[in-house]
Amino acid sequence: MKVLITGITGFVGSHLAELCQNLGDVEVVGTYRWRSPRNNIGHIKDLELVEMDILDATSCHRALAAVEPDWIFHLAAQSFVPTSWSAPASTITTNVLGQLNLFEALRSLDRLDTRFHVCGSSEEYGYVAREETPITEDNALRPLSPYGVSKVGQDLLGYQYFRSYGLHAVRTRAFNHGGPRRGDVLLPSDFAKQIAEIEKGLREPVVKVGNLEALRDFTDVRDMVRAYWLALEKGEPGEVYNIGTGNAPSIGEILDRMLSMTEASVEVRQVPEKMRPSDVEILISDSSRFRAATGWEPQISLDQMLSDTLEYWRERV
Ligand code: A2R
Repeated sequence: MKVLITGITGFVGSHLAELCQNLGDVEVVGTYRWRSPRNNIGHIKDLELVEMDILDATSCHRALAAVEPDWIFHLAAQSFVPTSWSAPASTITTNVLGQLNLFEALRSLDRLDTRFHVCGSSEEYGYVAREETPITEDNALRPLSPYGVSKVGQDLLGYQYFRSYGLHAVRTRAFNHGGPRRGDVLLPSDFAKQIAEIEKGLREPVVKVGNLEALRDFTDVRDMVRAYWLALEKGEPGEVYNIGTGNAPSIGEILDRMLSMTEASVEVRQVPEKMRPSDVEILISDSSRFRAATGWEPQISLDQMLSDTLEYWRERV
């Protein structure tokens, strides 16, 4: 079986590529752009790559015609919420139009039976009152960032192409996920890198933080990519699934757990540059629909994810 992973050079794509290869009997092809950094995938052997820019319809058509994948995990995106405020148009264009280009390429190639993973996000829910948690797939979508809006667009395009053309699209809404290779601008990597730098004497012993009150449902990326695989293997076409642990510690608790993993004594300082214009207060998943459909359960604990992330940054700073 042949699997195409768009955005394979990113954080999630590299973990998904490893999972696919470990399953055996799966030929993995990944997409890249000429400037894409290869450091996340450099260690993965026998990886076939195809150049593709999702903003270019010709490029999408050409790549899909050449690869002829059975399954597509569409991970390529402008994935960073804060950048969606400073570059809203390119976020919407990359995420929504990019996926549309892939859908249209599949249509014109008459390959609508290709299994297509639409990679949504809990950011689609945005504003959620406490009494509306845990969040099920039936919660209202009230995104609070252009990124959240772009993911609603991808999600609903997946639904529409399933209804209108019978595309085998399976939609997921992943709650927060972290682990090794997550960029340092995102939690918990941001904390991990700062702690690792403090341990090496590379910065003053101050961890700079934003909103510590927000409650977040963190899954290890290795559990998340297993979920994505199961979504295409066992999920219903057209259906949408939340993926998360169902636990939501505060960001402050996550920081405390990480600080308990270091000998360094540090001051925690809240700084305005790490606050967001509008932050989602609570994201906690009800992923029972997904668990019932696929049998998925997270296997890696929060502490394991945090300590692996810290180790990753200790090796790199
Ligand atoms: O920017 P690059 O060349 O390093 O490639 C990134 C790719 N990408 C694109 N690929 C083709 N055409 C584009 N116009 C384009 N724009 C971005 O998407 C990179 O390989 C990938 C994004 O990787 P990360 O930023 O590390 O995202 P992550 O955390 O792996 O997220 C995967 C999915 C996304 O749909 C997120 O929105 C969702 O999970 O949370």
